Amino acid sequence: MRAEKSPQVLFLYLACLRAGLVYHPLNTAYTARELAFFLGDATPSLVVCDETEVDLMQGLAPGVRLLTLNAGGSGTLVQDLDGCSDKFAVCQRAAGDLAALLYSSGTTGLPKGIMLTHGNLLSNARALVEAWGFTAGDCLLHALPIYHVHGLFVATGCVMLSGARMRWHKRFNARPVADQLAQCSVFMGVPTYYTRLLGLADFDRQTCGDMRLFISGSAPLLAETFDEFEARTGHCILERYGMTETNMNTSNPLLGQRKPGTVGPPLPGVDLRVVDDAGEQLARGVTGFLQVRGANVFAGYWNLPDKTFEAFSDDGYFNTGDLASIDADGYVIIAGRAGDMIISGGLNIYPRELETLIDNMPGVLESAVIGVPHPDLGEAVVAVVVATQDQQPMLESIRAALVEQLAGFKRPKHTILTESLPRNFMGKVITKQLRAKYSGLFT
Ligand code: MCA
Repeated sequence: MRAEKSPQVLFLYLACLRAGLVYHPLNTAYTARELAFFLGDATPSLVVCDETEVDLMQGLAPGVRLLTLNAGGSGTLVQDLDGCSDKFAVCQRAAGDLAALLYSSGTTGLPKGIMLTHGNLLSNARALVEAWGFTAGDCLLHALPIYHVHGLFVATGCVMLSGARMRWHKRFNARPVADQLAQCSVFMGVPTYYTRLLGLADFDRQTCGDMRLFISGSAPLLAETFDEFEARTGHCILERYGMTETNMNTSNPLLGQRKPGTVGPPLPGVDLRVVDDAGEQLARGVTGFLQVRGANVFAGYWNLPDKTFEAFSDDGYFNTGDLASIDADGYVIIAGRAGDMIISGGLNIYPRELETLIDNMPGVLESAVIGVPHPDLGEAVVAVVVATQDQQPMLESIRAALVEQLAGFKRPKHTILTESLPRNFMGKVITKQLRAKYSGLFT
């Protein structure tokens, strides 16, 4: 499914769950190169897209069955329903059956299809409804995209399981969102949404009306954002932590203390531990590798049994790849990521993907792609490029080539030519040093 956010897209997702089909949402920002990989790997039996993309999809997945769904809700998907009965036998699925396929790149190699089951989605929605106190009286202001776990499973799962209502915004824009908060009770967003709301001079306690809960996730919420939001509105943002492979793992409490800089204790039904290199559990307060286990954890990577095997410990814990510690009250503190993954505006970007493309461009000897602090996006992508001796790559041509190949959110916000990259004695680029050097680019 690749179409602009609309209620019809949500209905299609729900219809897939009821029909026992596997739903695979795709970011509308992906380029043809990126789409080709997903279509080739997922091998869908039906593609639903905007009518302007039919030729593109046919070229990428020859012979696949195609239906269209346009931004306004029209298209053959809807037309073909004329004359269909609205009586429909729900296909019974077990907890372990596949419900959705979402992709994540990981620090090396190609994106991996993450197999999420009906049991994953249901158990997590149940845990979140309980943890966040959702009831039929709630109204969620929904401004997230619906091709990720956050906007699709977390947000709509809470609403549908509790019988709450939603106010549906096609995308996040601070002004219209702020103007409608007073008619809602819950808001979910990535940290960028909160900094942009705070950027409105008149955003205050009154703007929030009777809102009862603001939830943040997908990227670290800065303590200063938490503090400023509380000072301006009286609300403490509730920060939670999850990833595509696991849906949500932890959450600051609805009623207890919400601690900035932490993502709270594990959700009901989630086992969580911090281990060292050898897999030995570490004491509270010590930083190590975060592992989780529970009904929320995915079934494995699509067609990649070896990668699935590597991702789990012998006793069934999933290695999140995140570095964390657990404080004396059982709250988890995410200390960083084991790889060099960048989170920009709540979206994950894997440097390796960009470096591979840039390194293959004429005049480029090598490159390193890093994330540096950015006031709006949290982190911004920066490419540091070393030229070959005989040829100087034109930064403009690097940028233009990336436009063809990469979704906009992944493209560097800044590209720098440098003499050489700092390396350690093993020859590995010291990205920490590069990040420090360029940390002031946007601040
Ligand atoms: C858009 N652009 C970005 C981003 N988004 N650049 C870097 N990072 C981004 N996140 C670029 C576009 O390519 C374009 O570039 C320019 O910014 C303007 O695009 P536009 O669409 O107008 O941007 P925007 O409306 O300001 O969008 C920024 C945003 C959006 C509102 C922060 O990215 C967003 O809604 N992010 C939320 C993502 C999310 O749902 N994450 C959850 C996934 P150019 O001008 O060069 O063309 S993570 C998840 O689900 C896990 C499991 C979890 O725990 O939640």
